[in-house]
Amino acid sequence: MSSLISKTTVLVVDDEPINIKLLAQALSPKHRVKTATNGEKALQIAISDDPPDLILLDVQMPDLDGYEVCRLLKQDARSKNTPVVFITGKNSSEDEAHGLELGAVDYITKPFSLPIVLARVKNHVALKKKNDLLEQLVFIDGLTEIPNRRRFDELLESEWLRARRNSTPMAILIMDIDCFKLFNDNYGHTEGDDCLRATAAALANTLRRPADFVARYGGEEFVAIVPEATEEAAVSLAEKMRAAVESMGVPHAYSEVADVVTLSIGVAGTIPSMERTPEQLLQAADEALYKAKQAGRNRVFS
Ligand code: GH3
Ligand code: MG
Ligand code: MG
Ligand code: MG
Repeated sequence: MSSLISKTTVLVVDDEPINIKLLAQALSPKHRVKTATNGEKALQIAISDDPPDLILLDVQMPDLDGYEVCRLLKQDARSKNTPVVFITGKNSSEDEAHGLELGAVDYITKPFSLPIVLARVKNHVALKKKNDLLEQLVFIDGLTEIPNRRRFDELLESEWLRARRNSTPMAILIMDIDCFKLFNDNYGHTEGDDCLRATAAALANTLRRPADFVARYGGEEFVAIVPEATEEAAVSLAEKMRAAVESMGVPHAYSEVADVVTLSIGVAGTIPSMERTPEQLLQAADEALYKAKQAGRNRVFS
């Protein structure tokens, strides 16, 4: 999402250095340019931590050709939203139709006109930025600025399928702030909102592995997905989260549990199979949360 504020990055993929040089020179005043002379390298850059905002992709290259690269890019969740513009000597209408069917946003034939390439890149990058922004608005919780329930639902489904395919364990956490109604009633809704923001930040800061994920589920409830973790490992992460919230030290003189804001956490883990559903895992975590509340709050149950 850094692309929303910084210079956009264009990845130029072509096996001929002269083409790369020409395009890179033309693009570089307005864009950061990355280059790759083969498909393998292009795929690596596309899913790296610093991915491009647009890919200019040659078709005829040794080993992986551009069509195959495009197909692989569109298959991978990490690169499927990156616009691909073919720039190629293959200029029959069948070729062009094939390229567009593979999911490319545009198809430019060689010899190309540099001003037209630049204008098309500009338009596609503008559209990509708009899409990124919309995605943010759809998947980020407005109050806490962490992912929202919609994003959680989507990720739970995909992590479930991935874990099932790989026969790896996964776990989820459901967290609920203790006595939060009393907090709101006594300190006011604005303070309540501040507390939710601080809690979200504390939870997000506790995550250590890139795949771990936390979202606001709604109200004063949060959820986390911990891929490739046993229930036992997830309980230990949950304990860190519980401790992180307690040690924020947000005063809550009206809590029945402590003199600061605390939360209770329910944990459930499984190795996903055809016989079970993500909803059942969610329900198991919810039942554990209920037990944590019953047992006195400010604790983790599984
Ligand atoms: P428990 O320990 O059993 O979880 O008790 P609780 O008071 O936390 O639970 P309850 O469900 O009774 O109250 C949740 C409260 O959370 C109700 C509402 O005032 C507050 N709340 C929910 N969403 C928001 C929000 O967006 N902002 C603020 N300030 N408060 C919220
Ligand atoms: Mg070529
Ligand atoms: Mg609640
Ligand atoms: Mg609560």
